[in-house]
Amino acid sequence: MRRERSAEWFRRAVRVIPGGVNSPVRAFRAVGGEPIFICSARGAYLEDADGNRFIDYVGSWGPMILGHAHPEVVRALEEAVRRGTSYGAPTSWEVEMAEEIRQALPSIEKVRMTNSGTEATMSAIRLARAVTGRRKIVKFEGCYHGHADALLVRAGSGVATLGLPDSPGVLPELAAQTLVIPFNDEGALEQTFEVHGRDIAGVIIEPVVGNMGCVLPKPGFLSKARELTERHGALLIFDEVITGFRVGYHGAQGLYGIRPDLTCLGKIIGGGLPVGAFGGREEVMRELAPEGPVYQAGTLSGNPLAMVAGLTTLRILRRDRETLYPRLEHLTTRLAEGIAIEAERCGVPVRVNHLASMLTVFFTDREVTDWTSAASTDRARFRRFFHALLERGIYWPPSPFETAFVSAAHGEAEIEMTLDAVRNALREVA
Ligand code: KE4
Repeated sequence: MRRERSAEWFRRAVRVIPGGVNSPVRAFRAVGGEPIFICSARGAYLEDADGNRFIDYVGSWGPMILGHAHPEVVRALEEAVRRGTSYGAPTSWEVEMAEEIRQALPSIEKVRMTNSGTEATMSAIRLARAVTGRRKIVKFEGCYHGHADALLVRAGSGVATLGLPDSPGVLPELAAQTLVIPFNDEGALEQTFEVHGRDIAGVIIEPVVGNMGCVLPKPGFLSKARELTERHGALLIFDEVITGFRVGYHGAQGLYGIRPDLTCLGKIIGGGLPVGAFGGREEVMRELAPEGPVYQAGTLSGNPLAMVAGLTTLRILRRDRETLYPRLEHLTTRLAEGIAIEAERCGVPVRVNHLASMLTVFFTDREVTDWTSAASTDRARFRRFFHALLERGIYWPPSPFETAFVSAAHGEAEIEMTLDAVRNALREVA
């Protein structure tokens, strides 16, 4: 595979951008080697600076559920950009976006747009502390909610991949207000409430985890979180930045029948443009400025281009949801089960966790249900697997603690080509 142009761009990049990237996980530090520079993308495919084509399973880390450069999204953006790019004033598209989100996720009675998932979760935490008058936040080890100080405490995703359980710069006294417990551990959650219940403002959770790799909630775990937060007067915050409109049209909250107090969104709702959102019960959201005293703001929040790209995406998902989500589930299951069968044939122990169009290949012979089990998987073997796939034209997430995504632009052909590459890659790492 030719890589000269990517190598040249990376040499220039590291001179002017920390690590040569604008987000750590893109740097290939978890898998070794140098990142490839992407020039264009269409449907299920990426093209890099050296003209190599890849079937894409990163999907920009979640937003591209329809595939890249969807014609309806492109056309909507072409029209929107001719009307200007940002006004710093309310627009009709923000109202339509809020209405679109509300009808898909009825727990969200009012919603505020932001420019990233980090802003959404950071603001949701501030709001939870304000409305409860309490200080502590509970999160789960291996879950990642963006890089706000209060949440960059033993996070998953990039931080976990980089082996930085706590980032320098996060004040110990602030980190101390964040309680970190194992995912899927009802006992730990009960005990935490027994000890700290009166001081817990909120519990923030990825209802289906994407950031330690794909890890599903055990039966009853989410309803236990709902019950305990209800009983102790804490807010339940669903971080659906990944799962929102991904695991189903009504998100993880629809799938599991849980009504959180606040929900954080991002990725898909922006159709690939910078976006985040948080929303929930009206009596909580009305505490936000300018209606209430809790300050939160953003120059480009609700930006017209992000709204148009997001609205077009959500309207397609709404229009096609009866067929689109079952098809995504079918293709992803075909891929996940195919990988497991190939691994069995090669005698390589793997566990493939998957739900809807999310999947992660863990190199282990044990179930992966929390950070401890995820962290104990064979990272060296994952590294070799990643590069063996890349050499065969498959762009898999460059980290053992991320989730691969199937898009609506993937078809049977892409899945079969991927399984061919997987078969050879597994033989290489056996
Ligand atoms: P952003 O600030 O990156 O838009 O969103 C933060 C965030 C919040 N919550 C969840 C559940 C998330 O997954 C994320 C961001 N996800 C990572 C990788 N899974 C984005 C990739 C990156 O950091 O470059």
